[in-house]
Amino acid sequence: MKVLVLGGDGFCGWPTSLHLSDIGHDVTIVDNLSRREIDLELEVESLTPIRPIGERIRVWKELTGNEIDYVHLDLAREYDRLEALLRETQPDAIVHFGEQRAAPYSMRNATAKRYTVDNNVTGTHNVLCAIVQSGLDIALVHLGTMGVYGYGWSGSAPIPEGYLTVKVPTPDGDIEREILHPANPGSVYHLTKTLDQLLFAFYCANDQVRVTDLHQGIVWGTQTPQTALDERLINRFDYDGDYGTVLNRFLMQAAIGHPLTVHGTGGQTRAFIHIRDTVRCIQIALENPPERGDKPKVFNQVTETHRVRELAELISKITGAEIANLPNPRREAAENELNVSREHFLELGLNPTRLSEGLLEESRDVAVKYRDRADTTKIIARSVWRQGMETSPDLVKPQ
Ligand code: NAD
Ligand code: USQ
Repeated sequence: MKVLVLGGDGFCGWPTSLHLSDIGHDVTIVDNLSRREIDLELEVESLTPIRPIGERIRVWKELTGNEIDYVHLDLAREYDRLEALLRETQPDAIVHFGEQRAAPYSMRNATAKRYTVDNNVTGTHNVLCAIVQSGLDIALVHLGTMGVYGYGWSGSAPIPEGYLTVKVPTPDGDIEREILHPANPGSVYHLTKTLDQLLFAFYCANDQVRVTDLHQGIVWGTQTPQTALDERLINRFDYDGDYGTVLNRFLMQAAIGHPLTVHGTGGQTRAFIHIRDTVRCIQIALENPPERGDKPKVFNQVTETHRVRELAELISKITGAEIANLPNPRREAAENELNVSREHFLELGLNPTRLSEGLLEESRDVAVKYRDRADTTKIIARSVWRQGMETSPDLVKPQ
């Protein structure tokens, strides 16, 4: 299969590109390297020493003989080049990771909010529009987020895979309708993913574009069998207050002896998936596309759920790290239940990596191995959801 991986230099996109190439697909990465530019803006680097994209691709060819092409292109700003690329490469499928993905970054200031909306919504719309204009039947797999459903709206009711059946009162009695699950975004970033959903619904109905939207939970872990082949292929590991996600942050904090930074009570329940399972899920989604004329196919891409404080306690037990309860810089429910339906991927053969299996390996092979590269001034989350919620570094005290 000829596959374009949009955002293929990123944390999920790079290991997915290698996995797809490894199983015989013809992969072209499209990326404008904006994530590397944001590292420069934030004056922070991946904990792992990631190599430039050209070197990554050369090493992959050297080791496996497989070629991956790379095109530097901004999805949101270079529409004509994007459409021409589709006509030229004629892909069977596109995997779309190419968005600004950090909720705290998206809440930093007006510039970051506007960039996140412009980049993500225009980029996704450009991809859909280019598929239609190309006249090709290209299946699109998009990375959405569990956060489109929000946390707590439906209490402990199971979160379905995308759609909810509701009763609509009419003068002739109730009728049943299937609707997109109500959107309840918790940040400007999550808001863009809810807007993406409407773009997909429209283009599927109007133009019969085939779309799979993967509502992914928080990805943890770093390496896949392919990225672990050679240190020059290593995947990125974000630990800073904007881009680092909670479990990887806790692992890194434990490795350098920093208290684990629990926001509030840590009663937030979130969904998780290991990066090794992300790449398998993308493969499964590519192998099981919807038919033309179908509504967007939605999979919840998660393997387990945990409360933040339980994760902190688990890591503290393994490593002896102290736990610090910080004022929460976000606006989010202090405690929530999360009951997620995830039948699709299990039915299609996913055999998930459990937290209990991968944690020690991740701590030893990544967090401890590269801990000397950490900049401790970048750990505390400083982006706040509303002015006046600023977190003081003095508050990072053990419990
Ligand atoms: P990332 O920031 O590491 O990678 C995104 C890549 O897209 C980067 O390489 C960036 O340079 C590129 N990009 C961004 N805007 C672009 C544009 N306009 N044109 C071309 N390239 C562009 O993020 P990630 O963690 O790999 O996430 C990938 C996708 O998966 C995102 O859409 C994110 O919302 C989703 N997701 C991620 C997680 C997670 O925990 N990392 C969880 C759920 C969903
Ligand atoms: N949290 C802490 N301490 C920290 C960091 C985070 O307590 O040091 C808490 C946050 O307050 C939040 C939870 O942990 O309640 C998760 O935060 P996160 O930064 O790990 O994840 P989030 O902001 O939700 O975003 C990440 C990815 C995003 C993806 C999303 C999936 O960055 O791209 O869409 O996970 S989900 O959360 O399922 O929507």
